[in-house]
Amino acid sequence: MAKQNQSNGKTQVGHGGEPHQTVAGDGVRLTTNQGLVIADDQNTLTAGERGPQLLEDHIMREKITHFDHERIPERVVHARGYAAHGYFQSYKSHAGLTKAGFLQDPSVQTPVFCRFSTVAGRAGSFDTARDVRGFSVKFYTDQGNYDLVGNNIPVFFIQDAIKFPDLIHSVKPAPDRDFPQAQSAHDTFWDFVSLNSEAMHMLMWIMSDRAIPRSFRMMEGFGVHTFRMINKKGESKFVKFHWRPKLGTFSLIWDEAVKIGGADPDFHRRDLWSAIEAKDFPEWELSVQAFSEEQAAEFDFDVLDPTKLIPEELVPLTPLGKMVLNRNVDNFFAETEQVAFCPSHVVPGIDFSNDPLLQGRLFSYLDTQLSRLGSPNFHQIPVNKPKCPFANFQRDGHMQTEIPTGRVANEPNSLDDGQPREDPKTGFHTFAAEESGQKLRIRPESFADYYTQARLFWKSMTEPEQRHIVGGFAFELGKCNEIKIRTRMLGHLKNVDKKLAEQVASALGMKGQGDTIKPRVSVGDPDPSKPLSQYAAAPKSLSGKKIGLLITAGVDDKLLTAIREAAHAEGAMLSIVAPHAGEIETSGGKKVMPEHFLAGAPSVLFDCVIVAPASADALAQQADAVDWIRNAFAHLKVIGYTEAATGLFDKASVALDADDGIVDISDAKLDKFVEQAKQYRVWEREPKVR
Ligand code: HDE
Repeated sequence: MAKQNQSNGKTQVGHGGEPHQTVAGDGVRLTTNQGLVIADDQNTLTAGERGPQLLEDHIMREKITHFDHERIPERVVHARGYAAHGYFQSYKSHAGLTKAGFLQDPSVQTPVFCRFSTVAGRAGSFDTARDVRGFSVKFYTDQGNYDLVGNNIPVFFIQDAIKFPDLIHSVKPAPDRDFPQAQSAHDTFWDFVSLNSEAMHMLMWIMSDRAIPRSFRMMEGFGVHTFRMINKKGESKFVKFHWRPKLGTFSLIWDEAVKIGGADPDFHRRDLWSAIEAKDFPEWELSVQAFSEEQAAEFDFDVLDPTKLIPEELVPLTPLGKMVLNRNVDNFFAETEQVAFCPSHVVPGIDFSNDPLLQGRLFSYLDTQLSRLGSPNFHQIPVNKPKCPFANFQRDGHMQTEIPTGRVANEPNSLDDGQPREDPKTGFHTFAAEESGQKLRIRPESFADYYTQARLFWKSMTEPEQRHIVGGFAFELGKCNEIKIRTRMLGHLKNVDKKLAEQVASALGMKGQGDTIKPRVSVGDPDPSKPLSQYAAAPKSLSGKKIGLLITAGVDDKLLTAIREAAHAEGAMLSIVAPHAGEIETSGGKKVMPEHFLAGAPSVLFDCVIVAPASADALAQQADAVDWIRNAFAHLKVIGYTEAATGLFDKASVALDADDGIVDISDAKLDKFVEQAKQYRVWEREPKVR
């Protein structure tokens, strides 16, 4: 065999020209799963050089058999997800509210594992689909694992868990044709939700910008249901959980989301992974809205109804602590795919309410892990294993990895004092809520107002946000072929808000149409609630955002340095894009290695852009470059440019004086650009371009 040098050993060329990487010195040796050292991993055992393969080849069979069984069933919902490790730290002791250990001591960092997900699409679908996002956090506390399994939208489609299979079947690809993938824009979904008025509030959120987040790092999270917190004295308060991102809540524009789906299907996971690798750790604040049963009785909605939120004007947020995600997983399958969240995993001091959706979930998640992970021992998988001691008399089952000792596997027992015993003092006690009544299959009458909070949401939106909701409904209903579904939905929208219904009807070319749907109870007209709008309270900041910089060889050094410094000062990421992948030389002869080549990085991947080529002549011939500007403009981005770039703007038909969001930075002064870019989008431009 001919030898080639390699740092990790030698590469030798085999009899048929195939490469054999062989170990050097004390290097790690390749073995079978039984520890047998493998001499040749490139060739199967055959009878003769060109003869048939031999069944005897246990090495090949072990390898292929393992491969054949690599996949496990993907999650029935929330299949596509991405996760990271981090910690939670309480701001202070919240002993007055709860006895939960992880909320007592501000010096303690509780490890967490947090997984974000889309709901409808398969594991291989794309990140930027219009969908609710899962926001699951596993707290590895000293009192056991606590899972807060929430979403990025504070309400849900349905009120009772028994309807969940129907909801999910309706949004998944139609069973006969198996499309569309990761889309709610089709007949079965809109047929189902338009026949279920309880979905109206959630539909407003799902058609809003909330369903196309810019980044997991810029996404709120909600526990959705009403939970309980219980303090040491046994006093209980109801709570609603909120996660607020430090970077603020931002979203994509629909056309951008669609284009990113093609340009970078992994947009959200790449964004989270890259930020953590760059040590730009994302952070969220955990808060609760805490309220008593007496307060709850005063609200004009039922706090057990998961299609309702509690306006912050009614119950303000109490901040509890912060979560920081600071470590990417080592292995996606072992951690992100195998993590098993269950809303039933609680710790003393946290308990459930009678929300019928929550009660159903308490059953469903444990059940699903059994088929997904294949064993009741899924809690022994490292990512699921409590970091505090745990011991009981559960035994055996598929994939038992523990070796319990002793002859006793029952309690009570008098044979082994070393075995685990109950502890009424520190153990979990269910809150002793008073319950009485007949057994009934009945929806509470207090759940019947389906439109008031949908209207609350609509009224709380800024003008651009309202425009996007109209666009969302028009797009999705436009994809429905059944006219009766469109007219039924327009009927519901009339009950939410006349103007909304008119605008959607007009966008569909169905002016004046819409069924008459009589609400079960009269629809209220609530005052707007500002925190429901993302953009009314969005921080003006470039922190965590991405600036795309398009340059060519000969780019001005002084300008490049000024841009780098400005990005750094604002905590933004700078991504250099050049016509080709290789190094380019600046005006001063310095070498710059671009992060992207132009055709691989359309401007949709960035929050704002700068076009600073040495000359635009060559670029003006490239559709990719012209589209870069055209799309940035259409997506309401702030665009910085230099004198040399102006020809490109002519080609893209974008006037340099179109609005304040197009900023001349030829003098290498970035202040004005930064000021504009901090606004995130030039909303005033939108009516002109769309
Ligand atoms: Fe889930 N949901 N869900 N869900 N859900 C699952 O559990 C279910 C609901 C949520 O990152 C499944 O492990 C029922 C509301 C998240 O691994 C399954 C009902 C909310 C995740 C399941 C709901 C959620 C799931 C699929 C109606 C927001 C991803 C795989 C009663 C508060 C967790 C799995 C992760 C996952 C059932 C409704 C959030 C099948 C029956 C409401 C974030 O058990």
